[in-house]
Amino acid sequence: GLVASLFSAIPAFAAPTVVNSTIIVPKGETFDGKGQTYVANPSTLGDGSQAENQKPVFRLEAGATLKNVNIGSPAADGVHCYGNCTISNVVWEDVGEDALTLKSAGTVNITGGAAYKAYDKVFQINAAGTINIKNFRADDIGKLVRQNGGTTFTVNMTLDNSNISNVKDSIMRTDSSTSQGKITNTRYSKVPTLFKGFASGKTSQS
Ligand code: ADA
Ligand code: CA
Ligand code: CA
Ligand code: CA
Repeated sequence: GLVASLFSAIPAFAAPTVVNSTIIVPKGETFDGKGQTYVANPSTLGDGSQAENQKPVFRLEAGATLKNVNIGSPAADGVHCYGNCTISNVVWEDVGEDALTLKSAGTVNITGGAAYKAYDKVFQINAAGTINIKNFRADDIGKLVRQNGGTTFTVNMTLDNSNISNVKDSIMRTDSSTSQGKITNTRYSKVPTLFKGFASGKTSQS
């Protein structure tokens, strides 16, 4: 009838999925969220405040891929990568404590997607490796990439073809004299500093 045909003409609105315990993406596997929104249960994972030791919404084992996922609020401690991981079209609508952490050595490739409302850090790097970010949007953040404060391992950071706005601190920050940062083909608005803490000759921008 009329009502049924009106409803069928409107795309289905899926309510956010409340994640009560961390979703684990096993080694080498892909989790495709197909655009669904996931939020943390604040009493089991964390409320997305600046309190440390919140749990991630997603945990990616080495070689795992996360794609087409919206992470809503609260986002707790976002995504943890244990080794290489691929992040494709993942949107953090309101970053929690931080958006993604590299927990053990590896390469993180982030393509597409966005991160909004990060009080402090978006990408937190706690192990040696590489983070490549391309076709990304970030707005209203503290820092885009932060190597864990005081650490001296080497991190290679790249940012390409992205749009970054309303940054409080910097785009890339390290305390390691061997880490490198490279930014290409990226637009900025209200970004006070591109690079902080890098040794001379370790950054480039074009
Ligand atoms: C802070 C804290 C680190 C670590 C990090 C994170 O930088 O000092 O020990 O917890 O946050 O991974 O969120
Ligand atoms: Ca933190
Ligand atoms: Ca936030
Ligand atoms: Ca964190």
